[in-house]
Amino acid sequence: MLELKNATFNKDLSFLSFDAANSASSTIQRASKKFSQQQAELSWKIFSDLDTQDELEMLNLAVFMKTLIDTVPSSTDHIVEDRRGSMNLRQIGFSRDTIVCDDSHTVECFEITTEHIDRSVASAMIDFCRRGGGFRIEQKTALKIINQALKIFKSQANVSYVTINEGTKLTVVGDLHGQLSDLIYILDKSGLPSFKNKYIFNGDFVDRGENSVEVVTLIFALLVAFGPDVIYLNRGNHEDMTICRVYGFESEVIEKYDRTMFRAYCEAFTHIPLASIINNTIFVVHGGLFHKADTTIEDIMSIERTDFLLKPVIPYPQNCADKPADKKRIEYLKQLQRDAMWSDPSDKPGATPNLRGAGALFGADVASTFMKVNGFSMVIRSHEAVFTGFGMSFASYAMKLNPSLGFRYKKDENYAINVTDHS
Ligand SMILES: [Mn+2]
Repeated sequence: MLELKNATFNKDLSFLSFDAANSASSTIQRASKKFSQQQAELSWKIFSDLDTQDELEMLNLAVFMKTLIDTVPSSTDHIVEDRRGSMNLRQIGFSRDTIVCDDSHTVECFEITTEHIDRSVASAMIDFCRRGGGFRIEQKTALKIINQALKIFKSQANVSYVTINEGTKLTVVGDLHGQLSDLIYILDKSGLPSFKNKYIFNGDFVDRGENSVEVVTLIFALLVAFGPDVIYLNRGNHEDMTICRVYGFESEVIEKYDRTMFRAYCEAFTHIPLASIINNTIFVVHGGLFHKADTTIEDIMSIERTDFLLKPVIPYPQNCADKPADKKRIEYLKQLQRDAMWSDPSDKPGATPNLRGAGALFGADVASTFMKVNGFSMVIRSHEAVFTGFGMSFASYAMKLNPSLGFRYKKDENYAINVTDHS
């Protein structure tokens, strides 16, 4: 406005008016853009807050349903996981068959007919999944992939050590939540996995989206095909039977396969590792850090991760004030796992109750202590949608601890951060 006013007093009106108007127009555009950006960020914050509230309500519902199911066993609860993955698999190679499913719709299915799942099978599976809707991974194939992935998970520690050397790329992928097209996009963009092109899938593969079955089965297949030194998985809070029951994965699996398959996926989920450490420098976890700021990697390593409980009636340490030391230790370790899968960062210092109903809200001081105690310079976590794809919390603390990180981080759409060693 000021520039327009000045322009009217100038002799060369036409020229300056143009400039002034142009400048004013730019100012208005900039202001408008800034306003739109602020509006978008505000809308995003409202969305995130609603999402947190939704998670709390869903968590309470999930805990209620779990209590109900535990108290009143259903006729299907005696079914133990079906190990049909090792049954008669015909032919050699992989094939695409057209089958008629129960609902009488013709659906093209992807089938693996060899016992060994290698990179050519994984590539064919990626190509098959690229087509979008109207397809299915054949049930026996999915079960075979689950069983082979489960075998790998059972051999893994709670925390995986990832090494990247010069020329190695590592892509950290956040919550996919059943969005198959995003997974395909990331694989296309970052390239087929290899020892020079590693991936960490940082939890929340399932729920919300329509293709949770395909997303999680493809990620499991990548792990089997390329191995646990190339593909790393960390467990998210949605890789849990109780949560999957209320957020959609259970109904998707039952619609596409059956209840036994749901149990097979959930059994595999309970064995997924909890965190990764890149070059002894960067800690990667789905949720975040811990009620106890000076938690050590040794503590995380000693969690019995398959004993995970969604939510204690009263959080540790109040729930075991008068219990013997070994019981206190068990409760403490269970809380560590809940924190790893559920926590969020906060502007408030210290560790406070999380509005989601599980995990902690941890402040910059907690992050600083944790990194100092364990010798890390950064923590990468997922679990929250970030407006700009990825965000830096408490960045100054990370930089203070190690001003020359030796790594570069590149934004790549909404889900992935590429980490490349430039040291
Ligand atoms: Mn999550």
